[in-house]
Amino acid sequence: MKNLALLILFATLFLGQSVSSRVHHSSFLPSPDSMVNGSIYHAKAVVKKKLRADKKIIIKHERIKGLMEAMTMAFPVADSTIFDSCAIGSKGLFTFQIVGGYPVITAAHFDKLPQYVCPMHPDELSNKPGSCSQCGMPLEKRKWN
Ligand SMILES: [Cu+2]
Ligand SMILES: [Zn+2]
Repeated sequence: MKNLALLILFATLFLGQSVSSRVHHSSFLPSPDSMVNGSIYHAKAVVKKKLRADKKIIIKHERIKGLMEAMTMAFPVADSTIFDSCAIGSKGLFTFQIVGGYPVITAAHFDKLPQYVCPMHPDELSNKPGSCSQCGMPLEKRKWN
């Protein structure tokens, strides 16, 4: 009985080993064309939510030709300037670049200027009335001259 238990233990260890080596080998397969590092894609999208701590932006994007279908999803943003320029509710043309096998927003061009801003946080821009995600104050309507 003890031998059987040992046998099962070794069989489990052996199987676990072979499964993990298979997973390891699969990482040497070439990545699909659509995920080649440095590849650039463009698509129209609307800014839905900003995840400041993660430096990610949730956008509702149209089909990204050659990459993915239309959907709402979070993308990391290349730098804080782009992050700040993305106002909630703004529609624009987004540029994605594959970095480390994953699409990252590297540029965004918007159809119109954001209309709302937090009186305390100039980086909190929005195209919709609402409250600041950093301090909760109501956003003020602005006219840019
Ligand atoms: Cu997507
Ligand atoms: Zn604020």
